[in-house]
Amino acid sequence: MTSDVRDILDTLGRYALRYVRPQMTIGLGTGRAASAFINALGHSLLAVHGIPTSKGSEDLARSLGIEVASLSDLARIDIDFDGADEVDPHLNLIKGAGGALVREKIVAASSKRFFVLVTEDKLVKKLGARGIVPVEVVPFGAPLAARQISALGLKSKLRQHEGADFVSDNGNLILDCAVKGISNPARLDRDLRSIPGVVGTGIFVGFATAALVATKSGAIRMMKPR
Ligand code: A5P
Repeated sequence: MTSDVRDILDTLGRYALRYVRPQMTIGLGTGRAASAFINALGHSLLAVHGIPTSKGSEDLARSLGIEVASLSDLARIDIDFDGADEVDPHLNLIKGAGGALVREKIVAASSKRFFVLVTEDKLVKKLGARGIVPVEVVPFGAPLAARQISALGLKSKLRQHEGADFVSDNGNLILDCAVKGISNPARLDRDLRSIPGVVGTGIFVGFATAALVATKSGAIRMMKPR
């Protein structure tokens, strides 16, 4: 990440604090934008509870003194802040480049409001523009899932990390599916989720309340679903 991008994300992270109030329960996303928010939250010293979407975000939050809770302690989240890999004009998303898609979707679904934090290069006219939909599968079911994904007309590749299969925080594998522009994201999500062994997909339809979009010049605008 260049220092310019880091500065923009830091500004975005600090900007998002205006939606946070003391004593709120906050969803803590995963990735660079979400980490910038967690950093800003930690430095704000606001007394909140954080529900992290990954072990990495949990470690970061704890290191900054943010009180971490789980969904069994606090089932309802006031507001969730997370990044995305693609955002369409309806605020449907593709997420999961960092492998945290399943917990991210659970936390987003538990939140009254879900704000997406992105730089403007993540905005797309149609989901799938960047070519990948991640799908989390239980290891035992991965061969079947790959075959059934191929029967849906998509090529998939088992995600690798440092020369080995990438393993999610849930102990599962990720199949990265090649897509070329998704005409019906809700249907593709449903079709993928109907495959035995699939735990979740990176397609988020109807979850986001708003996106805070940072431009290269450092300006931030709010985008609502069209
Ligand atoms: C993590 O699994 C992802 O969903 C991230 O939230 C997404 O990839 C965006 O990450 P960045 O903010 O690092 O681009």
